[in-house]
Amino acid sequence: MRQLSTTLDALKRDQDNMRQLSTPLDALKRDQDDMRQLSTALDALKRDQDDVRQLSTPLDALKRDQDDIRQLSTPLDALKRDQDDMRQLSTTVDALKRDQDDMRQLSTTDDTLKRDLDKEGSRTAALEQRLHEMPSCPTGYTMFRGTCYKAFNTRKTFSDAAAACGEDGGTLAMPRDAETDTFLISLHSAVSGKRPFWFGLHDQREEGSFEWVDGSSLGTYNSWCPGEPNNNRGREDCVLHNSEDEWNDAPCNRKYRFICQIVPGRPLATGGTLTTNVLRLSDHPQ
Ligand code: MMA
Ligand code: CA
Repeated sequence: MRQLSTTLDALKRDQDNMRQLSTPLDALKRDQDDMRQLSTALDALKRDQDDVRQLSTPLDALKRDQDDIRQLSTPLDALKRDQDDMRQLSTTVDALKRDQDDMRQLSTTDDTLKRDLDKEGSRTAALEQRLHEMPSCPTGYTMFRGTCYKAFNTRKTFSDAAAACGEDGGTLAMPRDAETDTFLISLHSAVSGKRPFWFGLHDQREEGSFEWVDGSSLGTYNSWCPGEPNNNRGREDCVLHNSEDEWNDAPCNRKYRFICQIVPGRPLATGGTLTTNVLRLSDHPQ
């Protein structure tokens, strides 16, 4: 019993010791939990540290890039200035291009004008050629209805007057209509006033049969003075314009002024040329 009691006592003490030990054990368990949590956190921190270490390389690269960028900023400014210069140059180039376009258009206009000038030159040359070829009157002669006339202010017999006209390449004037007759009167009076003048009508071949000096017959038109032709004294075979602007037969050997006519465009026997005649006429247009 005593032994049992002693053992029981010992057990009770152990139990007490156990109870007393249980508290620090609990503390130890909590500490153990804390340690586990700390170890987890430490592991996390180590991983973070690794991450940071891994980040340091790109960071260094970024720092170097930043340095590079700083160093690049100076050339970048220069580039920006260059860009400004380029913009200004581009504006200038645009203006120059517009100028060039203007120049091209002007040159086109210039070419057109030159071609026009050439064309006009050709036209002028052709017209001048035609003018030279155009029928025209020699100097001193005036054209009326396509025939050239000249009033001579010298007195000659009918045949000498006819010969003078022949020297000019023509004949005595043959007014076959009233208009031409009136023209002859005005042409003559401008030169000689109201004086009689021979023209190209006669009846020397057959008395009473009046004909023109080219051999053609008188025709329907005449301007005889009343009572004419009378072949006065039987000696009047040549016809003149009297002072009353009418026709009269008169003696052929009397000397009167006269009017010649020429068909234009025929070469002159006297050596004058058509060209010089044309030029003189165009120098003094009528
Ligand atoms: C008169 C008249 C005419 C004639 C001349 C000659 C003045 O007119 O008789 O018929 O021809 O004289 O001079
Ligand atoms: Ca008469």
